[in-house]
Amino acid sequence: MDKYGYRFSFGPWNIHEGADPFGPPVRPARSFDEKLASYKTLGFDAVQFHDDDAVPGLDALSPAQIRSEARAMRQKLENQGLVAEFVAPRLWEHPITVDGAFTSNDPQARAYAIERTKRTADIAEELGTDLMVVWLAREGSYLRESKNVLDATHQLLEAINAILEYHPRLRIAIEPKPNEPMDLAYIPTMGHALALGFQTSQPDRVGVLMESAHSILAGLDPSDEIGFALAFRKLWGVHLNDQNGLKFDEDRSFASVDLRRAFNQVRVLDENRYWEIGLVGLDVKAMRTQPFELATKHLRNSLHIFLQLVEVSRTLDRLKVQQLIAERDYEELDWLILNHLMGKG
Ligand code: 3MF
Ligand code: MG
Repeated sequence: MDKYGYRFSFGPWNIHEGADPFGPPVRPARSFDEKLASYKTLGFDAVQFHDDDAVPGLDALSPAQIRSEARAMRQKLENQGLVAEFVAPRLWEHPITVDGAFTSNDPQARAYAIERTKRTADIAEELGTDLMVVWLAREGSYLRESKNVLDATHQLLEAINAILEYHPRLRIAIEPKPNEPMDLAYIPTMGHALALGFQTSQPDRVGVLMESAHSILAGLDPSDEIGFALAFRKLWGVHLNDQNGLKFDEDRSFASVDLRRAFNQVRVLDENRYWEIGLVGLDVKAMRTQPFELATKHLRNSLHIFLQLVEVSRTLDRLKVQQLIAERDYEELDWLILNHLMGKG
C-alpha cells in the first residue's frame, strides 16, 4: 500500500511476449512463478486472474480438481504476500465459442459458457476473492443479420442470473468494450453494463469495471465513465491504460498518450476516495520493441504516474477552481489546469 492508501494490481498477461496479429513473439515467455515474483518488487499487492491463469487447462479437469489446483495457487500467492483481486472467465478461446459464448447461436456453446463461468466462481472462492470480472469478448456480432440483439440481451441476463444463483456471495463486475474481437459488441459502454446489472435478479451484486482504452474506443471520456459508475456505487474495478485514438486496443501505459485525460481519471477517483472502494488495476502492455529484460517498465511507469497524478490532483488550488467556476471563466480554468499539469503557477 502506498502513502495514500491505494493498492495496485495487474494480470499476468500484462507481462507478455509481444506477439501481434502480424508477427510472432519477440520476447521469451516468463514463467508464471517469475511473473509472480516481480509483483512486490514493482510495487503491486494483488493479482488479476483469468480462470486459466489460476488453473491452466481447466476444461479437462473435474470441478474437484479445479478447486484443489486453485487452493495450491492461493498458497503460492500467500507465499509472496499477494492476494487475488478478481477472477475472469476466459470465454473466447475455446473452439466452441467461435461465434460467441453466452450469446452464441449454438446452444451447446451457451451451455459451455455458463458451466465454465461456474468453475470460474469456484476458483474465485478458493483464491479468497468475492469478485468476478466479466469481459464479454465475443458477445456481439461480425454480421448484424446473424444474431438477434433482443435475444442476446436476454441471454446475457440469464447467464448472469445463473452465476448469481450458483454462488451466493460472488460480486460480478462487467467490463464493457465496444469492439475487438467482435466488430460490434453488445455491451459497449458503462451505461450498457450498468443497465444490464440493474436488470439482473440481484442488482446489488452486479457492478462494473472501467477500462480507459475501452471507453476511448467507444468515443467516450474515461473520467466521465468512472464518475457515472461511481455515482451509483458500482465502480468495483478499473483497468487504467491509454489509447491513441480509434484503432485497435493498444493497452498503452497509463497517461502515455494524454496526460490531461489521465489526470482527470485520477482526479475523479481520488475525489471520491476510490482507495476505500477498490484496487487500482492496470491493463497495460509493453511496446513490442521492448527487450525482454526491460519489459516490465510499462507497469512501473503506469503505477508511478498514477501516484504523481494523485499528488497533482491534491495540490490543485480548489478555492481558485471554485472561484473560476463561479465567474464562469473556463478559459482561465483551462489555463490554471494546464499550468498546474506542467508544474507551474
Ligand atoms: C480485453 C481486456 C481483457 C480483460 C481481461 C479481464 C486481456 O480488451 O481488456 O484483458 O481485461 O480479460 O477481464
Ligand atoms: Mg481490460
